[in-house]
Amino acid sequence: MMSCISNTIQFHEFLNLVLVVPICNKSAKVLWPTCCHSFSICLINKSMSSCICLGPKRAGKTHLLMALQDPDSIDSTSYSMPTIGTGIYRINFPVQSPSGDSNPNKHLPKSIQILEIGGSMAPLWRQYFEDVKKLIYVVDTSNLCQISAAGVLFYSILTEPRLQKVKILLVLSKMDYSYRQMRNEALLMLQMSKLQKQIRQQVTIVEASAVTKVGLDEIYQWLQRP
Ligand SMILES: Nc1nc2c(ncn2[C@@H]2O[C@H](COP(=O)(O)OP(=O)(O)O)[C@@H](O)[C@H]2O)c(=O)[nH]1
Ligand SMILES: [Mg+2]
Repeated sequence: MMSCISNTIQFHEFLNLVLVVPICNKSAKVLWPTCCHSFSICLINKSMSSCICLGPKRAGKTHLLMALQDPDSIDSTSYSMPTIGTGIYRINFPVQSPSGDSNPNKHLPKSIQILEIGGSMAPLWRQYFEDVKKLIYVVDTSNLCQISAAGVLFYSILTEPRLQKVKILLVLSKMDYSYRQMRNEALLMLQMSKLQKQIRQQVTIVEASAVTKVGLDEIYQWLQRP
């Protein structure tokens, strides 16, 4: 029975037939998945987003993207179903206060589309690496047991030839749930200080929480930058 279930999941993941777009039921604060059984939509997604969001299962990707979309949609009672397949999010940047003609932000984009690729799709992530300009990698800082696995996946991204010029944002998520020491431990376990001297990509590190909204402004700024 178990092998039958796991075969079924792998079959769906492999074919990528299910597109799950989490939507927020505000009253219950549960992010319900809606399934679109369209293979063509998945193909459109692949070509439409130059920014992708990756990370292990339950790292906090969906919560973070929902919070960037609408900060009020997430609070400490929010719960999301695992993303099976991909989810696409259009994020509108907060409007800056107008400051006349010399406003340096006036030529910056007003919104961005981000494609979340579920952690269970890790073996298939590379299918989505074409034409990627920016990559958000989310690591759950409150779960140090997951860090080694997160590190292995992160290294596979850093060594991918098609991602050598990509700008990377490493998000240390769930900071409301973590101690300061855990953030340091996470960076140590990922060997970030050593890595940053060896890799070609520009990696920006942000501490964030979808619940307290810490770090969201920094993420907006990073996303808006060319
Ligand atoms: N305390 C806290 N919990 C979070 C935060 N973000 C996500 N979570 C929890 O982690 C679970 C998994 O998050 P989700 O965004 O679905 O992870 P994903 O699989 O990477 O998309 C959620 O159901 C929340 O309970 C956060 O910023 N703070
Ligand atoms: Mg998700």
